[in-house]
Amino acid sequence: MGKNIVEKILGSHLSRGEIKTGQPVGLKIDQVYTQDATGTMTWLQFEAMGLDRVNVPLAVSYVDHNMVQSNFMNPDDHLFLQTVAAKYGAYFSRPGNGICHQVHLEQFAVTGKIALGTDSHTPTGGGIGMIAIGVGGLDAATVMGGSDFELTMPTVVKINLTGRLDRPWVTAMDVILDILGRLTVKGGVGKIMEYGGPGILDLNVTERATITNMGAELGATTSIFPSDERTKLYLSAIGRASDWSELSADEDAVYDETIELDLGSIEPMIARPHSPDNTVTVKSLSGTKVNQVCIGSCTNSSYQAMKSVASILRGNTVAESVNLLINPGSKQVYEMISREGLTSDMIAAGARMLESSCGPCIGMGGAPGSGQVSVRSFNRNFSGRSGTKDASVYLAGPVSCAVFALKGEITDPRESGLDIGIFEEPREYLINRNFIIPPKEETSDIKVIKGPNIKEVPVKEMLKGIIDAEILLKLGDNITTDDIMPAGAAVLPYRSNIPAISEFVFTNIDNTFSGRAREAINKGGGIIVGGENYGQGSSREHAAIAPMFLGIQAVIAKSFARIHRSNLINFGILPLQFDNPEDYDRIEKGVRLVIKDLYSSLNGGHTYRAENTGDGSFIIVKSVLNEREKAILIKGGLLPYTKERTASGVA
Ligand code: MIC
Ligand code: SF4
Repeated sequence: MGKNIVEKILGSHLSRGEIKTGQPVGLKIDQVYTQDATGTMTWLQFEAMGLDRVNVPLAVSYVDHNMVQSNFMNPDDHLFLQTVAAKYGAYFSRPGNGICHQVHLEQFAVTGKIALGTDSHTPTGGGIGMIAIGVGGLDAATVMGGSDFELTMPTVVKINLTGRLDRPWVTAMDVILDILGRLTVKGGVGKIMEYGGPGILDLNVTERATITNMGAELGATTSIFPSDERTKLYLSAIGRASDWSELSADEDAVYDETIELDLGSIEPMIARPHSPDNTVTVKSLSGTKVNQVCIGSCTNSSYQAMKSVASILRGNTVAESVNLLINPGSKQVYEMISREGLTSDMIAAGARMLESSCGPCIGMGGAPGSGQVSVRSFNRNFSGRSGTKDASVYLAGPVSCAVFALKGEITDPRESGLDIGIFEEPREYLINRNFIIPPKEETSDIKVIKGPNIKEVPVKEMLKGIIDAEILLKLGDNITTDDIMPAGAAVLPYRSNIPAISEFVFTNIDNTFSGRAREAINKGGGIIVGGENYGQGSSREHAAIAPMFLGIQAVIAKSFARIHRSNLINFGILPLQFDNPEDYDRIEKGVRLVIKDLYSSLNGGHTYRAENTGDGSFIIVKSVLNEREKAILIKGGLLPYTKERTASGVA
């Protein structure tokens, strides 16, 4: 039987298990990368393992999120990340070099390899034919320590592309927004999206990367494209021809599901507040007034996207009512467009040029005003993420965004009357690696420098036999990690300091939460109740560590998002599911639940009786855990589990 691309790559990296849906497989990992907002914890955890050097072929530490240096905290983190990378044998991408995913695609992604990144948009590398998966920091740290990565084998979905995009106004962003509208933010959970079909030839590597990047919004484990002539062209143009190899699915490859998509049918699309799957055509919102437009981020900052945007802005002026902010995703792209005078076109039109970093995407500056409408070529528009609670954030392609900035309102770009340039894909990119510091060979004299805001990672005690705790919060479906652990310029600087950041848990939903949780610590701790797809969005493990620090023992939900579920387990919080989803309606905030015989339920029947101490009624909850996950939970988390195994010499 023929193989699909996913089976080919995973098969060549298999260390244990068998590639069978739903089964745990062990994988040898080629590359691991971290970014600063999740990376400080990752590297502290790596340090705690007591090893001398990273034990993976390639490790890179990026700095791209916490770039607003309003006090010592962020720059101290940068220095820690630089010195820790030097000490333990990782590359360091200096602040200003760009957003990890974009830089990784340009500098390090290799067809056929497997990369893990401590950020949910790591699948950007799928554009080059690499399996690239977003994980929590502790998972990354243990892999850097030499462990294999364990993955529960997802199903593989083929997205068969036919036809051609209606260029130049319809872009790859419109393709993924269209897919999100069809499949929703939970449509990819437990799945890998493999693209194929004749339509892929219409997309270059950076366009493919836009699509795989935003596959994260589907909840997919990752997304991947084949590697073909277009991949070869990109890798040669970027000076890395030797990193190319051909990769395609066999003719008779089998998929769990196939979705057909005619690129010719795609129109300019836009996601309305407050979810990336809340999509409609741009045309249907024509005339909606816009106050802010942001172009860039890890989703849409390729050289070509920026060049198209510059061609629309050239000779025009941004509408009076609009603020236009542009953050090119990498220094390489920034330098290239600057040398060609395209930045000048943007500035002349009135764009506010930002540095190459995440910026407004994560609320690091560039927040919209009260009640304002912001349209962004980014990937997430969750409520409050922009830094302004009552802002209405929309997501659209970069060329549509440029049109809205000039018109002051949402306008179908095809009917805007504006000009747009049509360009060939570059045959040669500007190559300048001067902001990447390679690993050092001699490291004994290197001192890791930790500023006063960098605190040790808290560790939970072993699992107790009973949970007797209060439901502190009951939430609906699709709760994001931005809801659990908000980002933004005020909170992100505390990413290296769990006691301080835990004050912010759930503040956007209920600002009494952390106080109530603290009070509950001595009374058995707390439980959180959620609906479907609990913990969707980012990989930030702070959304698990901080609740753990606040005494949360379990989350009971209808279903969980993949990365967050792993993070809960890694920090010793039990992810439990309703045996009967209708029981969700039978329990309320304030109720005290007692769950006895945890060990026997965990190891035995996987169902647990959760008794309401108020009226004696009970519900049945269950755990869906493999053997390794159970062992991790019993130890109180992955760090104590790994330390014990390292001490006893088990890899
Ligand atoms: C995001 O886009 O939400 C982030 C910020 O990049 C996160 C990582 C983080 O919270 O540090 C992600 O996508 O994983
Ligand atoms: Fe940065 Fe936004 Fe991309 Fe996350 S989604 S890595 S915050 S640019």
